[in-house]
Amino acid sequence: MGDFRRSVVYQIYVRSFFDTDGDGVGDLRGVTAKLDYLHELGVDYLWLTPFFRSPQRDGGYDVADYRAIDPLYGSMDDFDELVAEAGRRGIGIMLDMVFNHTSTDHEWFRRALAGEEKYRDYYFFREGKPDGGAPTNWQSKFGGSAWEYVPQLGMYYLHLFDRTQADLNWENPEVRRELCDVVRFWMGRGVKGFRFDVVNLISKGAFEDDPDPDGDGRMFYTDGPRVHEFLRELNRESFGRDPEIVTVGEMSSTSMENCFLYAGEDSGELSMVFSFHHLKVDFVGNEKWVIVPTDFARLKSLLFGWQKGMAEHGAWNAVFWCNHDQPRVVSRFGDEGEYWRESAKMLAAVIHGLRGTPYIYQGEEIGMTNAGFTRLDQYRDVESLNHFKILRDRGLNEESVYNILKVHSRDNGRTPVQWDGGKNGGFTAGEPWIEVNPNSRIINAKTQLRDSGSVFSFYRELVRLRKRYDVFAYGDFEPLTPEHPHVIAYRRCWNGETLYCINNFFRAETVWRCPEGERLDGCRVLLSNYPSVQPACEWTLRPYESAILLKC
Ligand code: TEU
Repeated sequence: MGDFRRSVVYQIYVRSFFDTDGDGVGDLRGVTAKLDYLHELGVDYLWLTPFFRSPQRDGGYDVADYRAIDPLYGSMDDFDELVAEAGRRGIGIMLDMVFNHTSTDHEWFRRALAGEEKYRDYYFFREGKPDGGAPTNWQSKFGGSAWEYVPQLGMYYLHLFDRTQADLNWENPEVRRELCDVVRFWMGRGVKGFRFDVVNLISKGAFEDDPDPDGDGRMFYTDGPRVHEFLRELNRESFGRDPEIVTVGEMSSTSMENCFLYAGEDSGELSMVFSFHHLKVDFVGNEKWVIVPTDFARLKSLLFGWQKGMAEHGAWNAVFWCNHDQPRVVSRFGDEGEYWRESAKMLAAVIHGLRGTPYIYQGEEIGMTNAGFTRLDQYRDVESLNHFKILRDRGLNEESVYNILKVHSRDNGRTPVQWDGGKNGGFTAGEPWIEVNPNSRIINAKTQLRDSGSVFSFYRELVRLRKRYDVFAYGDFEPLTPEHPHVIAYRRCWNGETLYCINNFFRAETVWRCPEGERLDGCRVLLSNYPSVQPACEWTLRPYESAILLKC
């Protein structure tokens, strides 16, 4: 803990982490039970996805009470114990604040529906168009209209996500006060950080039709007119009162210019941001329900562009490949087969060498792969289930839809953590809420912990290196060979330390020539994914070969 630039955050999707009571769902005690494992990995913070009272329509991102723990995950005592036990190991707990919307089961929404004026103004209730249609043509991110009609009120309410996730009206100062109180409540229980869900969508702007025929309305509410003002207020009135608190905002379709403010050193908003542009390189525009090859040139230019831009403005990135909304990176950009191990390590090195705070998503550190589901009844995610129907309605045949879900479904990242090679991968003694990947017999934490060549050992080493060499935290960022068709290479410098991170992103061998003026001789190999590495100015990199070099 401490300086977030030196820290590594580990994300826990509690539902799928470790189940201690045999109900097939991971729980808070499950997190406590695995603290020694996390300590061994060396991470500083645990970001826990929402475990608050919720009908679980969207895996807990539909919160019905921000101050209560859903019995599915345990009790407040379990939570207090987790905070204390993590603290004893120097690990801080970060909570996930879903403040753009609440569940329609939340008391505020229920009272709004019951006709209480005060609470109606907590949300966006609007009259329909003269023809009775929705107030605007905005689309929900989970498919369909972003407006739901409430017959008893004769009005629509806004939901940018599922129709059970009603958007909160941040224009209302009462709402903002309530949310600050929630943050302070958890600070009082020893929490050390917060992740704010889709926090760049909180200021809605004008309710007008999107003029773009392919538009979904995001131009009106993404990085909206008052978002910076709202964030500064939240900072001032809650977490900013404790300088130790670390914050990260999840930014949906944001712009870099806005991130200079969200995560600027002195802008009084957040410590850092997640942006997702580099994870849309296998989409067509914003459309993810397609199968297209990864645009490597674009991936690299986005990563490099954000690294340079944020560094120049003294703003801070969260750097990551994986979370509970993304497919597994080794399946996505690496290799599930022969080079599974090499590619998982290479992908890790690319991220951990960058300027920013690295996030490891549960199971990434053991190279977990996509779910491999082939039937609809294996899926659980509301977005995937909605899109199954939407894509079928668009005329795609079943097989094509299954192929798309197999690549892009959020459930790919939500199968249970594979702890050992036994039943259910050691996740639960009961019936898991979502199927465990059958490759848990081969890919699991238990075997990797005792293998110095494992993916786990590689991640542990990356975390250690960050603590040992300041260049990881404080170094500048300089792209190398940006035009190379197969290699991601960059250099970082700080206080007499020079770090090179050189990675073959592909399965085929490739030749990499060191740019003029760079000298690799005299460099030490800090870490690599092949047993013997020979840095050279004309270097033939083996499949997925990766090396981190240091000169000091
Ligand atoms: O996600 C926000 C978000 O926009 C996505 O990553 C979304 O899942 C993706 O665009 C769908 O294609 C956050 C949470 O991480 C996600 O789990 C929630 O479902 C969502 O907000 C709503 O709270």
